[in-house]
Amino acid sequence: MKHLYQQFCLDGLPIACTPFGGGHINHTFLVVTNRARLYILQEINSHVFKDVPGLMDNLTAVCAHLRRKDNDPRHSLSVVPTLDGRSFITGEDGRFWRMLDYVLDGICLDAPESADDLYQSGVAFGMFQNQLADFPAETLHETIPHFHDTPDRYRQLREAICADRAGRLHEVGPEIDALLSREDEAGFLTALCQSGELPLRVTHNDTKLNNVMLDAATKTPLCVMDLDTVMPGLVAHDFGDAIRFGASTAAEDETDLDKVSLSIERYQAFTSGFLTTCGKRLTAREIETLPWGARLMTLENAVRFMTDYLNGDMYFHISRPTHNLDRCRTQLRLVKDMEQKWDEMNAIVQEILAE
Ligand code: GN1
Ligand code: MG
Repeated sequence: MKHLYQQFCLDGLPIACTPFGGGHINHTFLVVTNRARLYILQEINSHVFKDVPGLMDNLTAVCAHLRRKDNDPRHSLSVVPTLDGRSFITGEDGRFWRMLDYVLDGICLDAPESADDLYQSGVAFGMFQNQLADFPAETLHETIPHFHDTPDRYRQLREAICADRAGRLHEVGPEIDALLSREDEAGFLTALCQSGELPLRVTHNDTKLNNVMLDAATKTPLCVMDLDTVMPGLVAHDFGDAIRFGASTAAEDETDLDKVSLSIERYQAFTSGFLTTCGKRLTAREIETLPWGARLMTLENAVRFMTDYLNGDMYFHISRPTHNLDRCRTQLRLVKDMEQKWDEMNAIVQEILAE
């Protein structure tokens, strides 16, 4: 990989490059130089992101905006330029690579260690929302069109069912029934957006707990990472994706479904951190519909994992043949638990508002 990192303006000569992190889309490596500088090298998945120059334009513009709001180098990401001043390189094989500064003494959690971790991630995504409130949204490229268009995700599921490309449809009857029986509610938020009842804002769109960098010593937020999907979107989706991932009592790919449920304590903690930080910016309708974001983002991911399973695992990285099916099942279990806890989820939002 030497020919790759030689093309970036690094401090020192690279002496090690090792796989890093567990994203489902890009490939990530940690690069160390002989001057003890650390960098993150990433191959951008161009199968998923069709417009890499557009994506990198978004990333550099958003990072510059965040840096203007807070110039502490640990509080936003920074793209390391290539020797000829570009933000990424195209390898001879047509693959795309970028380099980022490594954020020192930061940690990312794949699972929360306490409810406070959820509170802190709520603060991080609330701050992100605040800092980007005056970002010119119309200048952003739509890196993945219809990304959180849940009805469109259902359309893709139906296509996958018809095609049955991997010959797996016969195995997944109960899951397909559970997904299709919830299709009517899939358009709840997108319809409110189309009718103008919910505003489009600059949103992150992939608010998993492990996309928040915390200070290793204090466990308070440093910055938000994985900015590839920053686009105009709905706040409820950012709220909801964070709940789906961080407030679940089990990992996204847990195979023992009895371990999967919504932790009300973590839900409460994230909601509190998020609303305390950005609640004043949101409309009453946005706040009231936040729980729908949790329910629909979980359902949407169930649909996406099933679609990918039926298509033969073309999109998400997998490490076992049933990985996408296992992920779909946890999401379905979580949706069902949210349905059971629906009144409580709504009441918590109102209680936090009243505080
Ligand atoms: C992907 O890249 P990563 O692992 O943070 C996906 C998200 C899904 C998530 C499910 C660009 O996120 O939308 O919710 O996996 N990102 C993209 O874990 O599709
Ligand atoms: Mg990520």
